Amino acid sequence: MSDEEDEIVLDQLNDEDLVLQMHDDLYDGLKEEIEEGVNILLGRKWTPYDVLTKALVEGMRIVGIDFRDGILFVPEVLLAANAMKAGMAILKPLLAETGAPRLGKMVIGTVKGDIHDIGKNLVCMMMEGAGFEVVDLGINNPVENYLEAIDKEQADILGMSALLTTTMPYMKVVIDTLVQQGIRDDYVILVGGAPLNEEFSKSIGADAYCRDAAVAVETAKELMKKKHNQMIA
Ligand code: B1M
Repeated sequence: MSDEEDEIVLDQLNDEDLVLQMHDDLYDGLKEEIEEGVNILLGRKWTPYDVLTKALVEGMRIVGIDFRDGILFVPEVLLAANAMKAGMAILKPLLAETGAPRLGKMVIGTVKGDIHDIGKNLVCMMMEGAGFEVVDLGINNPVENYLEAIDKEQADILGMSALLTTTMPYMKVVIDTLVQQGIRDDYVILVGGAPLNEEFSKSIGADAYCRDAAVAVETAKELMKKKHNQMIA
């Protein structure tokens, strides 16, 4: 068979095969194919949220397994991350397009020593989509960045992300600093990232651990409602 005959035409695949192909393309770091796949699914009336979770996040989960098992290495994972970000860039305005009333303001960043930002970016997108104002501090944030931003932005919520077991303890450094300065209770503090769990979140004094971006939105809504009720009580 010639190469031409071998070539896969994404648009000709049914939804299920297209999603599987997108997992492969993400694995191979094929940015343009991911962009094309995202646009095809949207054209087939998939919701942006389904495209995000079923095609992109699931694809990255598979990448994560082979990274852990030493089958993929940093350069390949970086390519996959770039492809994922390209897909997310198409979805971002669609997820933010709800016209919901502003529910509160969140400052969020990945902690010092950690450069993982895909999950955090996803949380930003979903929070914006749900009606929160989001100030994204990016990656590798020392405590000073958080302190400056929550004050300057008059934030309601402080969000922190960490993907490494070596960087997650830094969240406690940030919370302890807020406690020392007597401002801890002025903010709802949400934490997330693959190595965290509920117990860790409690042990460092955060208000809640968010397993994923959807949980972050629900938790933020719930805790903002509580905060509001306390203020008017
Ligand atoms: Co990294 N890496 N990485 N990596 N990387 C992990 C985290 C790892 C688990 C891989 C593995 O071994 N299986 C492992 C950590 C092991 C550990 O600590 N126990 C690891 C390692 C070891 C490393 C390096 C040390 C590798 C090296 O250099 N030898 C290095 C560290 C660099 C550093 O930060 N200093 C490194 C580098 C990289 C890349 C640069 C190549 C790339 C990052 C690119 C980028 O982010 N721009 C990368 C990637 C992509 C990963 C994996 C494969 C995927 C992470 C991801 O994007 N997941 C990851 C494997 C894994 O997690 N299984 C891995 C998809 C994303 C949607 O999920 O980030 O979990 P996640 O976010 C979710 C939730 O956790 C939650 O909501 C998100 C959306 O649903 N959430 C929040 C996250 N943050 C939140 C904040 C909130 C709320 C919810 O606040 C309110």
